[in-house]
Amino acid sequence: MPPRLRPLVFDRLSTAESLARAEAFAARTGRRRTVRDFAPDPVPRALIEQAIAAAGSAPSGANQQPWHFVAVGREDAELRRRLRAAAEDEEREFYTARAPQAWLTALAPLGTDAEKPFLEIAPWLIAVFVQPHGVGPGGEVVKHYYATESVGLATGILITALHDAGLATLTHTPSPMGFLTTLLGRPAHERPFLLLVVGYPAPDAQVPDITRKPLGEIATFLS
Ligand code: IYR
Repeated sequence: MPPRLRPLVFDRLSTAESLARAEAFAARTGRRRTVRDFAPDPVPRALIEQAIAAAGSAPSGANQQPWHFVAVGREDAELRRRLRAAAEDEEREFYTARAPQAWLTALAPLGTDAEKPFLEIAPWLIAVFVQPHGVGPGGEVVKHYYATESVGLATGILITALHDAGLATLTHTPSPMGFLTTLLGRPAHERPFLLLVVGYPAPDAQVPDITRKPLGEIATFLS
């Protein structure tokens, strides 16, 4: 089948404006911190919807958009309690038995542990699912290309969009996280990818005193 094409809509900026925007964007995104102490303050659903819509604009392998986002508010307190209990069960196992010492040593500067109260406190959780394959009209398996990479890209946009909207996030990876499939009722062809905790930081929130690698260390320019 020949591709169906249409004219590109593209706003070409002046170099000066591009630079100003690039600088402002780097400064604003650079202020993002992973937060672990959340306030119970509510966040309107519309903010979450817009951020997920932005995430859904990510590039994906063969434009297969192999993602699904489950936004969990706080109305169903029992669901939140179960999600927390399941995550903490896995995490206790991780911190006390499963994690190799080297992993625990790498995590030590972050001060994380198996207690995950934010899973009940934060106004929203967004469970991100990856679809390694889709299901065709006749129930057949349709392979998705670069599914994990694509969902990683979408998640990056999601986090950036939420930060840009003035919200704090935590990329939480309870491991293993199969409980998300069951508790959130997702189909068997989807795999949990990440649990994003979203809200406002608690007034007394603290973050690890860590630094980011400088540009010269993360980039090489060959000219
Ligand atoms: N999943 C655990 C452990 C953990 C792992 C990494 I890699 C982190 O950057 C942070 C935590 C937890 O959520 O505590």
